[in-house]
Amino acid sequence: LWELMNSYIGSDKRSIQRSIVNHVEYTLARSRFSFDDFGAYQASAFSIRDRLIESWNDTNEYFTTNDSKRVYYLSLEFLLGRLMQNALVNIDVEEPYKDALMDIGYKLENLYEEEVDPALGNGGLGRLAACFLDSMATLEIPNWGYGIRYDYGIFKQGIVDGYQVESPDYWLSHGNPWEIERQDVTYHVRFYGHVKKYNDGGVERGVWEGGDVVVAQAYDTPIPGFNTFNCNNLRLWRSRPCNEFDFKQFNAGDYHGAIGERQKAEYITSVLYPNDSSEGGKELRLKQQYFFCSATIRDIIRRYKKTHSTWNFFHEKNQIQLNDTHPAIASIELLRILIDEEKLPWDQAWGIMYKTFAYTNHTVLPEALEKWSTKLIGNLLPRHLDLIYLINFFFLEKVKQRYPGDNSRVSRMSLIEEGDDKKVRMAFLSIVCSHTVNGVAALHSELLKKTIFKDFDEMFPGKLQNKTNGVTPRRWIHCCNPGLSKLISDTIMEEHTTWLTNLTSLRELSAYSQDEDFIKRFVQVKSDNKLRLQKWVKEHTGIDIPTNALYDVMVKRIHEYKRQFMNILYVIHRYLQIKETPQHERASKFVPRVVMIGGKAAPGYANAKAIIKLINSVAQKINNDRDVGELLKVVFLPNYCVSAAQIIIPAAELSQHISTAGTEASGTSNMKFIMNGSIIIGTMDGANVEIAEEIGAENMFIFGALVPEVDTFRKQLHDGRRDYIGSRLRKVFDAIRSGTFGDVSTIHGMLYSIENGGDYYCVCLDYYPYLTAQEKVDETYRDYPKWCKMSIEGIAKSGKFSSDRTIQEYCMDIWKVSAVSIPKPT
Ligand code: 26Y
Repeated sequence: LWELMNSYIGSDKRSIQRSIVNHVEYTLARSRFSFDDFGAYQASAFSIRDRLIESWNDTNEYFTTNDSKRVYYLSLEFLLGRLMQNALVNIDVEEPYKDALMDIGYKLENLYEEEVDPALGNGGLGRLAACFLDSMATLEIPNWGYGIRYDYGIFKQGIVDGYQVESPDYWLSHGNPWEIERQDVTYHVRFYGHVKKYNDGGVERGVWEGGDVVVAQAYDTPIPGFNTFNCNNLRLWRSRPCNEFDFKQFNAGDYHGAIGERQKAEYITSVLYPNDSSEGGKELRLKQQYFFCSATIRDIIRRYKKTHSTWNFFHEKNQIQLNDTHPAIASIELLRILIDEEKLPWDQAWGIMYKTFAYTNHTVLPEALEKWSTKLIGNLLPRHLDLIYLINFFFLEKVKQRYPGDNSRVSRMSLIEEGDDKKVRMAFLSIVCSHTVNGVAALHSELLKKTIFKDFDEMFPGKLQNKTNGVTPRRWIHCCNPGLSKLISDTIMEEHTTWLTNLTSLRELSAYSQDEDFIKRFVQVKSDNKLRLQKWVKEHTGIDIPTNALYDVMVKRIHEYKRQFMNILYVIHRYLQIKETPQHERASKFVPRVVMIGGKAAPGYANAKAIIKLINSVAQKINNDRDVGELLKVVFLPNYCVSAAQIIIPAAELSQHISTAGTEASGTSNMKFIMNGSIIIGTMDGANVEIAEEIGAENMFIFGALVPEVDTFRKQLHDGRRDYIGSRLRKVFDAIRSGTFGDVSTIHGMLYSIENGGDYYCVCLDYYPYLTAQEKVDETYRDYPKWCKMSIEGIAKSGKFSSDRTIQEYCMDIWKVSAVSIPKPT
């Protein structure tokens, strides 16, 4: 690899330095004799990008000449995280860059910190898309990601007086050295207007005219694979005003009005919606969805047409994966183009669309399923609404044929939810328009079949599949935990280049889970990481935390179903218990703990924000109680994001994944924590179930109601059961209410509701089993060799959760696509 890179741009020290200094002088126009860390970062980034572009061009050219089958991953979110280290590691030049920079007075690790963290996603779904891109490039799958180039990523979270405050993340203010602006790749996208229909020999076609037209402009980010020359692409669209359509206003003499109109166009891709569960029918959000889907479909068609003159092979050459229903309108857009513009017969157009699309569902929570009012769609995308009605008509005919007389089934399955404000059920639409549908963990996929998609599973057996999520071990072991990566390589005597692409070989570590030397090194790695986190916490919160305490971490979006609330209730309980225990008995009864909780609340989600406030207030009280000292510390980790995760996860010893059974589709941080030797305390939900299967339940702290028990409890609540709060939990509630933690009145509503039959997420049901599991945690931590054995077993058996495995399954079972390895450059 090394030598071959030389045939591109040289990887010797001088070549690297020359390339960096050139960029300082000619790209940044700064003095080559003095530049700061940020300048060095920028110049290095440009110099790395040069390398990426070489293989990126070769890769795309090769795919085109070979007419390779391609996979397109459509997502409204790509939570990439910082790119520099990932790029250096993947193209295997991290060491040479480190040396080259050191030589001219710069520390590569410091330059990493200069990069903004591109945060064009909310959480799990967006980060999954990023892991998938890395795996597809690594597995040499011809793939492009498509999405939106938002000017503002997910908001930055600050904490003021314990409350979350949001501030805009204008991540582009210092430019973005990783992207390539494509002035030559643009498409027109239409909104509003009207449709003229005509009969074309029995086929009804439409002509969509009028309305507004905006331009979609492409920005490309190279996605290098690990240990391969292949380099894929992430194409993000930005909205721009369209010149040709200004004349009306221009002629009307309204110059300022015309400029105002133009600025509206740019607004479409301005900001990422910060909700990760429900978005109440905002027109701008639908505009975003259609805008990027339309440009994407046109781009895919244009590429196909370069090498094909008939439509016969479209689905054999192109597979389009929908990351949830957010890009669902893409299938209707393809259908519309095929019928109205390409003048295909309905059946042929339908067949092409159907065989091209597949859809991934990420939730069973009803409030997170997208529904768009027909009024809104009809106004913004009139022709698409026509087509949706037509699809629904044909579909319901089939349902009636198959289940004669079963009217309730017909209305249950209709793509349109009836009512005063009729709505399109986007999940149902996506099922009907796709050849395959998948859930993201075994339990989740089974629940889909039993609950929200039951009728569809009955009518289309086998269409619903499972593809258990995974994460890329390049970022989530090697980059974020170099100490562990080295320990693994040393121990199993493999280069990291081998096991990082074959993660099941970590199983060999099992043999060392009780090996003294290995454990010693493992403990050293963990304590180095804890020290790194301790510094981070001090810097970002001002709080001093000890390192000789159990690091207990829960980081994820704040949600009632994820139950950060239950976590903090337990912390309060623990605090009260410590206070009740005489000083001299405390050391023997309690293991010192640092409880860390982090995550963003959607700006409009009052209960989630109240939970954040409660955590901060509890932290404030406990951390300042000198009587408790270092026995218990509580930290709210502010502004949780990918780059923070890379510091936090490797330092965790215990991590919490405690959602109500049946609510978390998969979870992916659970996988990252396991790979980094943190033990999970968790419920039998999402991918936790499969993690337990792989690593053994004895290596986790599992507790809590299973899905059927949750169902029963909810029924009981519904029937009036109110006896579910025991005395110990009551005490905790009382402490909150009595003002022990200051004014936390924002949480009172939730408390009241939970006490009065509104405990939908079963906090009270699972509370006592949770206490018992927590006691087990302390007991185990006291037996430190046993604790280490459990952590190491976890790492050793985490191989299944590499996103490489996930992507291989998508390739075989859904896309039917195989690797295309670009030839070695000459
Ligand atoms: C409709 C819009 C408001 C919306 C935007 C983002 C709805 C949902 C989302 C994001 C959902 C999400 O992140 N889901 C998570 O996907 C992960 C990857 O599959 C799962 O591991 C995780 O359980 C699930 O909550």
